[in-house]
Amino acid sequence: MVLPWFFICFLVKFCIVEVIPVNGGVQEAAGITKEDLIKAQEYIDRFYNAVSVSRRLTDPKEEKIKAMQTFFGLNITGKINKETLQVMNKPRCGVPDVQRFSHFPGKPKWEKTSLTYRVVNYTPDITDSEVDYAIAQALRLWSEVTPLKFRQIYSGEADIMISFGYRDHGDFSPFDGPLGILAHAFSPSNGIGGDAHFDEDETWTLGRQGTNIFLVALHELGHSLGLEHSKYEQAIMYPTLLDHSFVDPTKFKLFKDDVDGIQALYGPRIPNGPKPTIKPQPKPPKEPQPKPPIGPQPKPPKEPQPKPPKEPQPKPPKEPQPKPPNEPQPKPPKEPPHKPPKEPPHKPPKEPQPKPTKKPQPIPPKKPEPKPTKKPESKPTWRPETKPKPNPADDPKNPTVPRKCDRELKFDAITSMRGDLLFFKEGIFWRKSGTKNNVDTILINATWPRLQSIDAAYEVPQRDIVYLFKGRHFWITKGFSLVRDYPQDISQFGFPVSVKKIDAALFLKEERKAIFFVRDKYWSYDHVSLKMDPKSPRKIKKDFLGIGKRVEAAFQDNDRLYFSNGANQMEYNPRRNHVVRKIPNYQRLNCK
Ligand code: 0D3
Ligand code: ZN
Ligand code: CA
Ligand code: ZN
Repeated sequence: MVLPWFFICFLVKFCIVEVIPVNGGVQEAAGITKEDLIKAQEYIDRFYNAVSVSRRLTDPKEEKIKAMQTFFGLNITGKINKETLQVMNKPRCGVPDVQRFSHFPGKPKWEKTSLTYRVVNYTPDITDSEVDYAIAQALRLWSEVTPLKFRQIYSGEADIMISFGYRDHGDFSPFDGPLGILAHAFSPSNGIGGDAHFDEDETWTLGRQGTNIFLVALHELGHSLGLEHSKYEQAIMYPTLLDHSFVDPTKFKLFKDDVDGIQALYGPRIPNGPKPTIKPQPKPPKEPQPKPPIGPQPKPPKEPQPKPPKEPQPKPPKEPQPKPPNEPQPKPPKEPPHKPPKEPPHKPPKEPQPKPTKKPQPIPPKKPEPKPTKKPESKPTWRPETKPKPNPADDPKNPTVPRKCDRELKFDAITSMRGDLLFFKEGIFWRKSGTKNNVDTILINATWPRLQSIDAAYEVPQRDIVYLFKGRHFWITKGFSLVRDYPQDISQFGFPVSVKKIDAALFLKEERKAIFFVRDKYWSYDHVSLKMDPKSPRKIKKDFLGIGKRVEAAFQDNDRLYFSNGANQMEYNPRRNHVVRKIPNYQRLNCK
């Protein structure tokens, strides 16, 4: 299938006629560096030289810039501005070249042989280590025929930043949904140069089904190193992925044209020189859990990497389309499910004294990232200020009490309550104070005697109540006092009998909607109209981009949504519809 942007590239290419000397004259706007201008000049000269300009009337450069801006639908200023530069820095895409190997105009290449790369986020389709493995194998092939060495880093800016995203993912080259364009990459340069983006709408695999990540990585990393497309169908740099014969990286051999192309830039591997840094990897991850593919002097992640999640752990940044269900409802809050709970007698809670309303829980500090990011292992800098006070349930010898600092810690449910966060697991919950940052361990049935464990929970802060769900039942609690007349049946919300339990729930405070996660779907219940949204249920994967297919626990905190599945939770920006980062669950409980 030919895609819009494919088409644009073709047109741009079509405009090239000759290359004229680069020498000043590009019209600039504020905030643009000299370097930007030189690049822009090259771009205009390269692609817009053939634009027929009325040379005598106006500055020809300005007209060329205008032509370019018109073509890309930008503001037509005739000057180089940020927007224009961004388009000029678009990634390479499937332009069929009629040459053997080819390079980018100007033959950009890395001026050093030791390069770093970082996988900024991962796809939920395969495990993180499978992604790392495929990338490492692809780099190994390029490094075996050149003097190049690669080292994976896990934070900060790498020469080659690798990420998954879909549709609009922040570089003005939106992806196109399933199939079509599979990925793209920028030619060597600083900043976004060298970066490779993979379309999260593909189904990434290590095999022949779906889209093979290794083959695409090999191609994209060829772009990242300075290769353009080749005319040979056998070449990995051919514009289209045709051959899935060699999906096993250990059997893959680069075609001569690919080798010639890369060696024309970097030369061959120096005989008896250092071995490729990226060594042939152990094995595709499967049984042996492969560690990050690094060569000789790779430096491992700062601390022992908490094992990669077993289940596909989602994350990638996503895009603008199907929004989570929330039409802003400007109305005042109303009651929850049809039978409004009566106000409970304000009797003191059983044991933990709920505190008066607190201010919202601060979200853990985040390093500003220019791009969607998944931090594989970030330590919170938020630390308990005070020691959690001892609690009967804290007894580490009690095997029935889940261990809060278990690296594989999963939650059954999470909710806010009066400014604190409650993390439920089996028979207990941990209450993390929103003000003091300490964590108490509390038995569920000591607090709500009729409850042993719960599946899901959410708070309606406007009404100071929390809904608790177990199987098809739900309760309402005000502070730690259960409201009378509960449990009731979740058919109150409009769930059909086929729904046996709620996996997770959260409440969108602004929209006043409860979102229920049930298997791979979510349901949206409007607390204003007291109705289930007619579009419910919808696929989680479709609307909450990058959080994965299932959710085990979820909550809203400070305008961010958190989705826990397995040992991690995804911090999600609902306005931009993408995952911001991944947080190991145990870190939530102030465990180091
Ligand atoms: C792409 O998406 C290339 C990536 C690519 C090309 C060849 C080998 C691996 C990766 C963008 S730089 N090409 C599209 C493609 O192959 C046209 N789509 C799937 C298909 O048509 N078979
Ligand atoms: Zn390509
Ligand atoms: Ca695609
Ligand atoms: Zn991109």
